[in-house]
Amino acid sequence: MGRFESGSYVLIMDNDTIAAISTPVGIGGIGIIKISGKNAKNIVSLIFRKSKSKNTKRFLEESHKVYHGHIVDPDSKKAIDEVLLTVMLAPHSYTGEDVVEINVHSGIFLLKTILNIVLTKGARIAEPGEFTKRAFINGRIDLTQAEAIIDIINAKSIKALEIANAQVDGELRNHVEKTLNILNNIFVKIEAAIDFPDAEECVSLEADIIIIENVVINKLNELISGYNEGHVIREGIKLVIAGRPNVGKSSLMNSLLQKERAIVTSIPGTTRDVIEETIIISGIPAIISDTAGLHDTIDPVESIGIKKAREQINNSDVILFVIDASSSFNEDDRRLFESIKNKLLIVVYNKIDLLTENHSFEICEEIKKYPMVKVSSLYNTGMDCLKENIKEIVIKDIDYSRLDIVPNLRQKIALEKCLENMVLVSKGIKDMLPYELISIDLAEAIESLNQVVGNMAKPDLLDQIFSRFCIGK
Ligand SMILES: Nc1nc2c(ncn2[C@@H]2O[C@H](COP(=O)(O)OP(=O)(O)OP(=O)(O)O)[C@@H](O)[C@H]2O)c(=O)[nH]1
Ligand SMILES: [Mg+2]
Repeated sequence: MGRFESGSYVLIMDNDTIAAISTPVGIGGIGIIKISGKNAKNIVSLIFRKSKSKNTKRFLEESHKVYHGHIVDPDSKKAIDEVLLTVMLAPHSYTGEDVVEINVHSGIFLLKTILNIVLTKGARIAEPGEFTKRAFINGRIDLTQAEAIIDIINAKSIKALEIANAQVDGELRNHVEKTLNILNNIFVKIEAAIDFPDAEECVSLEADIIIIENVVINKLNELISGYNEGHVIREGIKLVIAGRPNVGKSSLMNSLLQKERAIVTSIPGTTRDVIEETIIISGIPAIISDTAGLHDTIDPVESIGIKKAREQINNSDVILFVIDASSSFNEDDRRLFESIKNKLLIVVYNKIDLLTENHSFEICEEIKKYPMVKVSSLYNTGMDCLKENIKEIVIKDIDYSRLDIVPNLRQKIALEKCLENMVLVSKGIKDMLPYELISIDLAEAIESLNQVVGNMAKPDLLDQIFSRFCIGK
């Protein structure tokens, strides 16, 4: 273990050499075993037999080199697999430590055998995320970048991938650091006024209040609102298909997915459980849930399905409220509509293929205020129009140009905390509260912003105070 002291905080750094299989364990062309730490080079020197080549002198001493050879069993000295070894030396590696990657043929038994040999030679198995954690502790990346790496792995659409990549490049960090700079400068002034009351009259926060309100608070609001849009892109829009039994919800699900995913029958109450699938609409993932038909029932199984449907409705971004154009708008439709009318809603007028020319359909006036799409799930008509409507009400307001700075939930909560404190700071300055009180809120705001990027250490404020103020007189 090593200790890295930074301000009043101590980061505990583990000196073990760690190893893990970095690719999915299964049968495939290539599998990778990654080793990171001081002992990485030594471990591979014990188990790797390099193919003959003229240039053997600087083996394992040069960074960013690939070597061809075999992994050998340390006891029997027999070759286990033909491999490629990639060497990336500290500090120019993912973790900032010496990293060696062994590209082996991918088979579960083979990968595990080679990993075991690596472990017997002095590495320990890495914990989940430990390579990235080391990259953070070694200052290679900040927390926004570390979290973005997880987002890249989980990305479900090209847009989500773009956001995550921008975050890895440090876009959010840049914005947060600019704001931190401003807050630290104000903090320095206030601390100076507290510590050196004689100089208090030199401290004016008039200009700062304008910056706090027009720059800091605006930026924080912008970042926080960006979360909602980013959240939709990252995690997908949650679309729930709801309606009374037999109106064609499952048929609509199948038609949108273009596959027979949900069971369709003419018997009301066919769907009991929630069925979820993902489709991409305008580059954004949409998670669609087909649910049980909502109505009064004493059937215990159906009742459970209806309870689950209600839960889905509560957690939805948009509800596709399906009504059957070939039958009248009845009490079940009306009751369901009443319970969902405050949510984002698209009325899907299904089975239009059954309509005769002179058919008129009575629905309550209130429904006409909502977007309505006429479809036939049986004949797959109207689906493009429905997707356009979904796009219109959920996706159209997304400002793609802003998506380089989208925080995740943890970051959003920290930004909200910062905003809350900055509103108090601004009020405190206007109300001419004692500097000691303003300073408490400002310190909390700074701490929250530091949490966003993962800065544990507060800047050495005293140094800053002396360097910027002529206090020695
Ligand atoms: N003519 C016509 N029939 C349809 C259409 N959509 C669904 N149906 C029929 O309506 C019946 C019910 O369809 P489902 O998709 O199972 O209806 P549901 O709303 O999922 O029903 P529950 O799961 O029981 O609540 C089936 O016989 C379908 O073939 C349509 O657009 N036109
Ligand atoms: Mg169904």
